[in-house]
Amino acid sequence: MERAKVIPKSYPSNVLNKNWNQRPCYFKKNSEKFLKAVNEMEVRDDDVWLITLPKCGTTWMQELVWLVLNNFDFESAKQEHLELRSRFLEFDEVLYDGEGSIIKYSTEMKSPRLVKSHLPLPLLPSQLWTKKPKVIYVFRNPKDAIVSFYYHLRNYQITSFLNPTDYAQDFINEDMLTHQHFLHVAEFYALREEPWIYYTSYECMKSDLRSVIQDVCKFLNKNITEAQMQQMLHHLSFEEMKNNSKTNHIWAAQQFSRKFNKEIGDLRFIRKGKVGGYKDDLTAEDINKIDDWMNSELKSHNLILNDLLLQNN
Ligand code: PPS
Repeated sequence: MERAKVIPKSYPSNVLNKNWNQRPCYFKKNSEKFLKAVNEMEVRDDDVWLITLPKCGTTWMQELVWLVLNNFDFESAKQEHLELRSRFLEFDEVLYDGEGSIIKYSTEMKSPRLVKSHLPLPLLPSQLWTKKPKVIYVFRNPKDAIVSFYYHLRNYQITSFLNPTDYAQDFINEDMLTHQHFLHVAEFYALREEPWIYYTSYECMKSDLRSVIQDVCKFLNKNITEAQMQQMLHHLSFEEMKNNSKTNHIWAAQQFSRKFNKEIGDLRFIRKGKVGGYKDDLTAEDINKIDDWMNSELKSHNLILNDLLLQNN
């Protein structure tokens, strides 16, 4: 996807004080109309916004939050694709160069809406910073996210890279040009104590899903019984979600297949689900290169990886 520099549009300068005009910001080329529509879209007080970098556990958290918001209605969840119950804001823009999802959100989606987006903070709707609906952010070790992204692109046949090594190098080069990854998380991490933000990590979900479910319930002011908790733990387990036809982005893959006239075969969106799984795919040399990039980025943002992963307690 060809990217272009864009001017940051809106930000919570009252709680995050920095020179926003100088904040490097990039998005898909020729997306001005879309970005304007996003910036101006109406945010509802009871919206929940799920913001992540790609491949960081979005789908897992999305299913979790949707169920909490919808009174643990597992039957309905099993009947409709997750991406139709909770829309991906950029989907139409990325796929069709259109504003479709925005229009759906602004007019058609019933409350409470659960909105998924990978947009960086300054490109999100300006009303987020005034209405302050609930915002959830999930981070993941970039090494696992990079490998996951490689397999995602292979699945959709939209990468020419034949192995994770080449893809990882390209990812780093691209990131150094467009400064996206750590800046994206740094801003939400800085906001994590705000009462309208819930910040967590894929690693936390893996190590203690029960606590994350409890946290989300508390954050959204919802009660959960022990029986519902047991159902949640079962429904959200890797094996269940891997075999659930409604959580594997099959609808999205069909749209993609139609648009590009490609057969996508047996799409396994939910793939491996491991912490540290990158070790099976990357060489020691790849890992060193990614570590160098990560260390330099972490240093420039004055961050520590384990803090971002909430793995220090
Ligand atoms: S996307 O395309 O950005 O929305 O992808 P995203 O959903 O953020 O990330 C996909 C990865 O999350 C894993 N996943 C899970 N892991 C453990 N348990 C459950 N239930 C679960 N659901 C999704 C999924 O397998 C992808 O990670 P990898 O490493 O590729 O397996």
